[in-house]
Amino acid sequence: MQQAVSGELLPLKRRIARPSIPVYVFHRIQERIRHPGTRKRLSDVISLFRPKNRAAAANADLAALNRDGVVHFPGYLDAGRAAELREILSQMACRDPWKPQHGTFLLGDAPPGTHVADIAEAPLLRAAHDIAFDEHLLSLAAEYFGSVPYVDSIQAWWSLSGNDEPEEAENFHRDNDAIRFLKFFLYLTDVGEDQGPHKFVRGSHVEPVLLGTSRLSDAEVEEAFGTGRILTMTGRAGDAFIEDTFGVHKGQLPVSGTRLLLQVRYSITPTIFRSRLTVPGKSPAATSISLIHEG
Ligand SMILES: O=C(O)CCC(=O)C(=O)O
Repeated sequence: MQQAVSGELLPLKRRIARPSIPVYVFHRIQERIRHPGTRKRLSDVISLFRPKNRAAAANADLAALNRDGVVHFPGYLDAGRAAELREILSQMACRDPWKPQHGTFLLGDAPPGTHVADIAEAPLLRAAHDIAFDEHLLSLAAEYFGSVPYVDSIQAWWSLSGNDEPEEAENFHRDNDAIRFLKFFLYLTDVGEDQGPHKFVRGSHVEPVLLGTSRLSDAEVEEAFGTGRILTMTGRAGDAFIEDTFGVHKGQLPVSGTRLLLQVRYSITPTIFRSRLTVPGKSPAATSISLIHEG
């Protein structure tokens, strides 16, 4: 029998780890480079100067990730473990990243109008580290980048229903977190059509269409790519996928219920969105550089 998911919190090293000035400067440069081909060429050059994961050969998911921009891992966690992790996260304080003036609250006390209840201490959870430093994910990221990935952040948040209009990432957009990066999404609640499924335009990560940095309307996206390419990630608690979110995506505004998501960002260089919280020590996997750890 597998061990129960632990609610152990790792000790805090730093509450506000800030990106360095070169990270900010490079961010401003790379976010102006919009063509996916140019972005890929620049990331290939960066990889020439970065450590390689020699063991990361022939990952079967790589071709699908390159082609579609997304790979699915149904049942990444079994239902029991997903429920245990959900229960642990349910006890943790949340805050609304778009309305910080609301302070911290438990999910059941979320102020009206909350769309996203972010769990700030998720990067301290050992169980979340076990997922973020999963060798399969690290080797896939290493192959996708052509060099060893940074584990840049671990986040978890609830998406709440009860709102009429989408807010921020509930509108289609492209992320500009780094010149090359991936996000791993793990559902910890069942997500049907009404619980705010993630949506992604298959193949849009390599397509030079709608390359601006602003939010996009559904109509614009449907007209540019066709409705047939818009994937709707419904799934069960424990299902996961990894995605190049330079591709066009959003978290659909939930109509009912709540969605709990754990997310890990892998990147070729540190991002300005890196984990603010750090724990003491070194990366638990030699095949990654962790920005969640500080030695
Ligand atoms: O909540 C979602 O499914 C989308 C989140 C998102 O846009 C992102 O993490 O970049």
